Amino acid sequence: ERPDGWWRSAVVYQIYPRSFQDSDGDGVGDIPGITRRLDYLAELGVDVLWLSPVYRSPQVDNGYDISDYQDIDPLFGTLEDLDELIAGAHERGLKLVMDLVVNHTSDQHAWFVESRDPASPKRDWYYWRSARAGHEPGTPGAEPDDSPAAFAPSAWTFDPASGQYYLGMFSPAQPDLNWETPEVRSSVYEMMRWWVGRGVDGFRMDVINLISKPAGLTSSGPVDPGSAGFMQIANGARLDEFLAEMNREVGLEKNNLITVGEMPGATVDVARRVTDPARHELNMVFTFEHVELDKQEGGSKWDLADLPLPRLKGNLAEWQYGLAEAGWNSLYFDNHDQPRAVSRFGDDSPEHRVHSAKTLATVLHLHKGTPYVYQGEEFGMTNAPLTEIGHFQDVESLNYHTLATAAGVTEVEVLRSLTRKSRDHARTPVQWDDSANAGFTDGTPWFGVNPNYVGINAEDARRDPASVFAHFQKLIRLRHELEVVREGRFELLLPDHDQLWAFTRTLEAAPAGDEDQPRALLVLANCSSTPADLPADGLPGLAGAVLVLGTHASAPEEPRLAPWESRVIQLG
Ligand code: TEU
Repeated sequence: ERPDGWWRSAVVYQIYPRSFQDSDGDGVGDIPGITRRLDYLAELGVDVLWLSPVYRSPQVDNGYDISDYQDIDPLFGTLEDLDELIAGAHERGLKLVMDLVVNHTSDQHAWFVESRDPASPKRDWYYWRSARAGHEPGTPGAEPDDSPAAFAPSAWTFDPASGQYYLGMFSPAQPDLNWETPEVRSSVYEMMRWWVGRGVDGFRMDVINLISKPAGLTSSGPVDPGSAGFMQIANGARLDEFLAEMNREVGLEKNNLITVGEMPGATVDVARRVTDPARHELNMVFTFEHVELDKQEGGSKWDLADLPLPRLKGNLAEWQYGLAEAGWNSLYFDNHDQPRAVSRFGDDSPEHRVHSAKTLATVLHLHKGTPYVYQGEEFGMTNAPLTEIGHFQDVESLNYHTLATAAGVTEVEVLRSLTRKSRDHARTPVQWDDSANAGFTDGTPWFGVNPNYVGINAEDARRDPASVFAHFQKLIRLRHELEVVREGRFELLLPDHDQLWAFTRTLEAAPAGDEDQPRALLVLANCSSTPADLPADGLPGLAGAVLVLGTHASAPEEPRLAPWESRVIQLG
């Protein structure tokens, strides 16, 4: 059952199936492996499981290139395996969300194969365009191409058979669907209804703000040069229309499904519009702004830059304020596309790893919105020792290495960027215990297990009351129990402090019928590896305040916070 607004008190756990748990010894995680771990997930206390794609796929982008939306890739199992997982999740009160990847299909999808024939009625299911003055459609006269794809030199691929190019914003293996074509939309909605019928509880929608593209891509004419760049092609004029239509046609709201739209390049304004309940589009969106701050202005993710704390906490606060009156935030530091949070935003040294993982989680989970836990984040998994190009497998990382070295960037510089930001860091197998391959597989793992699994694994964490796992359990419980965590108004304090992350959550009144619930919380976090002193002013009075959850045994008013110490304090 899914009561109205249930997702506002939910915590979502993201599973990247190929790296979660292998059950058949082929070295790749699979669906029966997930089913085996349901009790662990129920013990953690999360409410929803989001599966990264398990559909049939050539696996060019690890499943984000789908060749059959209504079948399971044999790598991961069968539809029956998935039915068992859904049933097993529901038995434990867990919900299951599928990853909806409908901005593009695989180039092996039957729709695209048919679309290659210019005479096919499916020709306009994709973006086919003729060359412009002998150049690719998006680049009038410019050479080389200035229409980069995310994982390939160009977003346009020439098809000799038909003499035209097709658009693939990510890679040639991922041709973009043309959502201007009504049959594309109705076919997607039919597929979504089929999944709702199989008992799924919602969808995470991959790059969903790309489905409506600027005008230059909807006419038969050439692409408008201004829209050639990767992210200028998002947030087109019909986005809201398509999302509202999807909501109606699939019954997203009618069935109280949870929906989260992944929206690279979306601003607070776009999010406020798309998540405004009055518009019946989506429940929430994933923003990319905070995970694109640690790069040089105007550069790519590979152009590294340090990230002063005021910029990070200021961005999350901007999204809190922007969606305070209408709409809803999602909260994440980690996912399958980002390096591990404790290595990126915390300090993964042996001395500080546990405290910084707990404190980052405390800060994130005490913001207003739905928190997302990425597999392994709940016990502080770190980046892996990926230091030479042979260590990397991700299409995005390998493409960057190829393009950057060809453009003259030194191997050392390219590897420094990859070592810091590659998506591969999030794809090392989950470290379950200290047995061979960390209990992930009894075969040869598709990707190397991080050697630090002996000391960092779920089994040890489950047994240790002082572990990161135990802290996540407490944070999740706070969200389930306290209205002020779910609905309290957010206010950032000490915005310019470069060590302390401090904010309050406040209810106008205690929740009806539960008067002894806290009405106001203060979160204090030292997000640095050196001690931090509370300023004399700028914080509410702490005398007599109660420590609700802390990483250390300090009293709320203790003026000094240890490195990576955080406190959740009840003010009233
Ligand atoms: O990611 C969208 C996206 O923009 C990311 O590719 C991001 O820009 C990049 O990974 C940052 O390093 C979604 C999926 O989450 C991702 O795994 C897919 O590769 C991509 O879409 C294409 O489906």
